[in-house]
Formats: sequence, C-alpha cells, structure tokens
Amino acid sequence: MTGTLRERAASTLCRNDAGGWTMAAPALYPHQWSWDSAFVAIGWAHLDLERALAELEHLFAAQWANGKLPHIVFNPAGHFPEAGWWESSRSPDAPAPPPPTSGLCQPPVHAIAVERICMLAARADGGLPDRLRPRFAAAYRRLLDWHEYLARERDPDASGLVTIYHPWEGLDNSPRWDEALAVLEVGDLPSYERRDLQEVADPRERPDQDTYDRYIWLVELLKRARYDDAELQRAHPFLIKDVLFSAILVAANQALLALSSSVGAPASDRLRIAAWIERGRRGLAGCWDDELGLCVDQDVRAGGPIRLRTVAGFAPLIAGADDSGRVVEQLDSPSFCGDPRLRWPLPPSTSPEEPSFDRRNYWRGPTWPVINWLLWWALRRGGEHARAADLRRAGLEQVRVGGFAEYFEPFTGEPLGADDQSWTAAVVLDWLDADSDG
Ligand code: 2M8
Repeated sequence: MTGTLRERAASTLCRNDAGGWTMAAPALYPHQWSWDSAFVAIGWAHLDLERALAELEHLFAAQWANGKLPHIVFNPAGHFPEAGWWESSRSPDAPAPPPPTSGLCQPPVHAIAVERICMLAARADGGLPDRLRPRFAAAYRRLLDWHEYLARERDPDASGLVTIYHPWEGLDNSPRWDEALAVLEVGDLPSYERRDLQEVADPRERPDQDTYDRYIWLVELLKRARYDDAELQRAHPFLIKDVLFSAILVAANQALLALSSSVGAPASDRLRIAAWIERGRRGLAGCWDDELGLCVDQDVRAGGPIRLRTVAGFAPLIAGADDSGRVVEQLDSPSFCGDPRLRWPLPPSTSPEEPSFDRRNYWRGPTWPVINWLLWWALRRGGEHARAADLRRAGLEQVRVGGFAEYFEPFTGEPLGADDQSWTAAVVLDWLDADSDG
C-alpha cells in the first residue's frame, strides 16, 4: 500500500466500512465488535465526525434492555460462533430481532470514545456544534444505561470490580484465565467448525483446540442460564473480577462525568457516576500485589488472586489512581518495556518472564497497538507527557514498519493475526493528530 501513514490508515478504515459500521477485520472478524468499534470511532473522528458517531449509534441500537452492550453485532454471514449460535433471545433482556448479537460484553471504552469525539468536534467548531448536541445527549443516555448495567449486574456486591463470565469478555486467551479454564468440567459439546484458523497464516497464533472447546462450553452454559446475570453470579463456573475491565470502567466513568456536563445532565447523574468512580478505585486498590508491583485479577470461584505479570496489571494507571507511579516503574522494568530483546520498547501482553509467555500467540505475549494506545492515553492524562510521547513514537514506528496488524511479535516486530485490523488503523489516526502530544 502506498501513501503516507495517515492515508494508509484512513483507507484501511474506509475499506473495512460496512456502511455505517466497521468490520473489526474483514476476513477474520467481519462483524462489529464492541470495544473495537469504540477505538474505531476515535479513528473515524479524525476523518468524519458524523461517521464516528454513527459507528457507536449502530452498536447502541443493539443494546440489550438491561443496558448491556453486546460484544458482537453480527453481519449476516461470517464469524463463528455466528448469531444463531448465541440464542440471545433466551434472555428476556435481549432486543427483539434484528439486530442479532452475541450474549457477552467487552471492556467499556465507549464513553472514552464519545468524550474524545466531543472534544474533537468542539475543537473543530470552536465549541460543540448545535447540530451534534442531540446525538451526544442520546449517546450519553445509552452510556449511562451501559455503565449502570455493569455496576448493578456485574458487580452485585459493590466491590468496585467487574465480573466477567468468559475469556472473550477480557483479553481472550491471556494466561490469566488458564487455571480457571483448566478446572472447568466440559460437558457434551455441540459439533462446531472453527473459522478463525482458516484466516491466519499460522494456527499457533490462535487459541489451541482444548481452550476453544472450553470457550464453546462456557457459551453453552450462558445460554442455559438464559444470560440471567443473577443466575450466572450464583452458579456460573467461570467468574473473574477483571482488573483491566474494571480500570477501563473507572476511566470511562470519568469520561461520562465530563460528558454529563457537556449535555447538561442532572446533578443526580453526576453523583451516581462519581460514586462509581470512587468504588472502582477502591476495588482496584484492594487488588494491588506488592511483590509483582501490579494489580491482579480475582478468581471468584477459586477464591484468590491470579498472580501473573500481564498488561492488565497496569490497571491503576488506566484508572488514574494517585499512586500509578509504581505501575509506570513496572512498565519500564525488564519485565516489560525494559526487556533488551524487544524490537521496540512496547509492553508485551504477557511479560516474557512468565512461563506462560508465548511470543507469537495472540494475548499470550505479542504487543497490541490498542493496549499501547490506552497506556499512552492514560500517561498523558496523568501529565506524564514525555513517557507518553515515547510510547506513541514506538507505537507509530511499529505500525509504519509492520502495517495495520492485529498484534506484533515483540522481539522481531513481525506483524501477526489479521493484517487489516480496524482498531490498529484507528489508534494510528489518533496518534497522528497534530495535538496528540500536547
Ligand atoms: C478477538 O476476539 C474474538 C472473539 O470475540 C476472537 O478471538 O475470535 C479479541 O482480540 C477481542 O478482544 C477483539 O475485540 C476481537 C475483534 O478484534 O478479536
């Protein structure tokens, strides 16, 4: 592909545009994924503000009655497990068909995206343009319902931590889930055919078959529970309080608080959102592991912490905790960006010091541009401009050399997974914005 990096990123989004929403990656992920579309909307905002809002509005149109934003809104054909597999209509909370969705959810980057679009819109017009106000107000109400769902159903004991029901709600095949998956008793599985393996150059870049069976078994259990959160909290065998998801929710609530002022929401909303932020920060503080210098997830079923060094451990930085300096030290340590073998000083998804580290496999070692973007964004927000600029420079260099890959081999920089991943193109567009370092 020729042209400047910006032109190439823009044409990747345009090629992946399915008409008002964007395929996460045309061959491997030909549907709308929830958190992908939040990053993608940030990318679109640098090309076309209205298109950026439309991206999220397409997702919001598939919001469940209980406030959940589904992890996938399906294109009529493509990915496995496809729409019918999920049987989301088993839950009374699912919307009347269409749109067909999965029954899971993903980290709530959406409010961060809407706030960023709002900021870019105000910058372009010297204030929020009147024509967009009603759309921001509508987005705000959707987001409030979404966050309310997460607080009410995914954190019923008000721990400040979000509980996930499936690895697909977190960082997929991260080793964080290995032990919880290993003790699952897998029952009779329906026969199924994986499509993901046909779309990558090397199957070792994807989850192995035993892991995939466990993913599909968990979907069976979710269907049997009719996606009923109270029932799942009571009996589902995979229940993990995910610190990365929880930290993104804290950051998203901060963004929602800012948006509440822009759209003139009532003071009672602001009090509620502020209480969620406080609760989230407290929950994350309780997951701090002093020895690892990172935050760690809690396995509800096993009743203990998941002590692993992965990028999820940087949760306090993303949540804007006061003491996130300790996390930045860890980010720069030989366990992550300070490893001399790295092609670029970007954090591997799992520390190379972990026995489960795998440099080619998905979330088990490769570096991910969207995670680099989140850390960059959090560092900037915390006033760490020089450190943020270094991360951005390395992140851009990685993509300039390797293209808009889904993830990268950390030691060689080889692009892996999908080669036209929308969210990679989107974060590049944001990084290339003239004010990005300001
Ligand atoms: C990956 O997840 C899908 C399932 O949802 C898969 O592996 O088939 C993950 O990286 C996920 O975080 C991402 O949202 C999705 C689409 O890019 O792909």
